[in-house]
Amino acid sequence: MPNENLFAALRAAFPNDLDAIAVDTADGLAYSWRDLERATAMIANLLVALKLPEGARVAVQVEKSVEAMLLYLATLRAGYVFLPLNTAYQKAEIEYFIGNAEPALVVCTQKNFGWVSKIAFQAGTRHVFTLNEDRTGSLLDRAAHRSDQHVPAVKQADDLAAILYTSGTTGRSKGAMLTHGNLLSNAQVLKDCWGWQEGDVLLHALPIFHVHGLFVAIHGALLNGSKMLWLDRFDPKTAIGKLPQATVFMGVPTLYVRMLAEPALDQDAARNIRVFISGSAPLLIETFNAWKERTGHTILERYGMSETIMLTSNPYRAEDGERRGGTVGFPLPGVGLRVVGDDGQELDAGEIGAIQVRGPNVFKGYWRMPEKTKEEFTGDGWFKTGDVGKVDARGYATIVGRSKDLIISGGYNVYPAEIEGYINEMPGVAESAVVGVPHPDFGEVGVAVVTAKTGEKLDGERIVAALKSQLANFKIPKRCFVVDELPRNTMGKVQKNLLRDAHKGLFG
Ligand code: MCA
Ligand code: AMP
Repeated sequence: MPNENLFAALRAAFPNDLDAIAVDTADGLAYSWRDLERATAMIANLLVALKLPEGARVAVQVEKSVEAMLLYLATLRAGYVFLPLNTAYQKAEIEYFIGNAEPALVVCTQKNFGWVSKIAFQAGTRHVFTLNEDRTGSLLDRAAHRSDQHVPAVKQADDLAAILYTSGTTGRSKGAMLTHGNLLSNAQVLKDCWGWQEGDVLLHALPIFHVHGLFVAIHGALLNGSKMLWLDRFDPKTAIGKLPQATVFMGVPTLYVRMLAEPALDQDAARNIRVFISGSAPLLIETFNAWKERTGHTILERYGMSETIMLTSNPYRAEDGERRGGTVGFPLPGVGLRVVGDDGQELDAGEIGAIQVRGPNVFKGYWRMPEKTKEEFTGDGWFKTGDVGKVDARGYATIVGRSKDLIISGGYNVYPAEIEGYINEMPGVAESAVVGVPHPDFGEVGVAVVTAKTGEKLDGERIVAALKSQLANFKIPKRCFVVDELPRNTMGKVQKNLLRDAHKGLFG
C-alpha cells in the first residue's frame, strides 16, 4: 500500500539538486533542500525516540521561524498530529487548548516556559521543549544528537495530520481535525489552479499557526519544489523590498492595505510577480482596484476555512474567466458548493442563502465532539460553513455575510461570545455585546457595548485594560462604550445590527 503521508508527497517534490536554496530569510540565512531533509529527519527521530503514543498531538506555540516550519514537517514525517497555537494566546486560552487536546508534547518559547509547562504538566503532557526565534532551545539541542536519516511514518489518507482550533459557527473553540488526505488533495488542486511553475519563488509573510500561512503557502511552495523568501514578521517596507525577487505573494487584505500605504509600492516593485493571492477575510473592492492601478496586477481572491482548507478561487488563467473583485471565484475542482434557503432547498443563481460545501478537503470532524460535528453537517453530508452568499449565473461565488457571530480582524477570527463572556464576569457589569465595525487597517474590529449593574459605575477604558491581561491582543475590542441599556427586539434578543449601525463610522 502506498504511503499517503503528506510529508512523503512534499519530500518527493524536492528538486533533484538538494544543495539548491529552499528558504532564504530576511536576516541572511539560507537553508538548502538538504537542510530541510536532514533537519526534519533529526526532529522526527527525536519525536520517535520519545515513544509518543500513536496519534499523539504535538502542540506548538512559538514565534514564526524556519525551525518552527521544520518542526511542523517533522511532526508529519514522524506520523504525529500537529497543533499550532497563535503566539498571541494567553494563559486561559492555552489552558483550554492543552486541556482539550491533551498533547503528548508541547513546544513553547523559553520566555513562556514557566507558565506553559505548568499548564502542560498539569494536563498530563509528558514532554515540554523550547524553541526560540534565534534557533536556541531544548528542541534543537536534543534533535542535534539524532540521526539525519528517517523513513517517513506510513499514514493513510484518512489519518489525522493536524488539529486547528477554530470556533466553528458557535460557542467555544473546537479542534478541526484535518487528515493527510485533506491537506494533500487541496495542495495538489491549488498547484494546478494557481499555475505553480518552474522558477516560482514565494514571498512568505504570514504567520504559520493558521491555514493560510501554514498550509496554503508552505504546501504550495514545497509541492512545487519552489524557494521561499521567508519573513518572520510582516513589515510592509521589507515585503515591498523583497517583492522583485518573488513570483508569488499571499496575504490577508490587511497586508495589501498596508503595502498600498507605502509609496515604494509600484509596477517596478511588482515586476516579477506572477500572482498576488488574497484570502481569510473579505478584500474590499477599493483595495482590489487600488492594487490594480498601482501595480498593474489583478489580485486573485479565494475563500477557505480551517475546517475545509481552500474552497473557491478566482481564475488564474485568463481563458477561465476574469478575476472579479468582490467575488471569491469558482469552487475548486472536486469541491461541491451550494447555496440553500431556510428550508434547506438549493437556491437559484443570484439568490442569497447559506453556503454548504463538500469534497476531499472537508475535515474529519471536531476533536472529541461527535455531536457538534453532526450538527454542522446536513443529512446528505454537506458541511455548513456559516457563511452567507450567492453564486451568479456564471458560477462566481460571493460571500455577502455570515450567519455565525464572528468578527474577522486583520485575518484573525474573534468570537464575540468569548469576549462577552469575559466582560460579563467583571465586577459591576450587567451585560455586554461585542460587534464588528469597519476599520481601515484591519477590515473589521470589535467594539464592546456594556451595561452596569444597578448602582455600579463602569469605565470602558478600564474594561479594555482588564481584557488585555486575559486574552490574545487581536481579540481586544478597540473601544468599549458604557450605556444604560442594550437594544432588544420583541423576543428580548440583543439587536447587534443596531449597535453595528450606531458605531460603523467610529474608525472613519
Ligand atoms: C495585531 N493587532 C490586531 C491584529 N493584529 N488587532 C486586530 N486584529 C488583528 N489582526 C493589534 C495588536 O493587538 C496590537 O494592539 C497592535 O495591533 C500591534 O500588534 P502587532 O502584533 O505588532 O501587530 P502587527 O504585527 O502589525 O500584526 C498585524 C497583522 C497580523 C500583520 C495584520 O494581524 C497578521 O499577521 N494577520 C494575518 C492573520 C492570518 O494569517 N490569518 C489567516 C487565518 P495594542 O498595541 O493595542 O496592543 S487562516 C484563515 O482565515 C482561513 C482558513 C483562510 O481562508 O485563509
Ligand atoms: P477560519 O475560522 O480562520 O477558518 O476562518 C474562516 C472564515 O473566514 C470563513 O468561514 C469566512 O467567513 C472567512 N473568509 C475566508 N476567506 C474569505 C474571503 N476571501 N472573503 C470573505 N470571507 C472569507
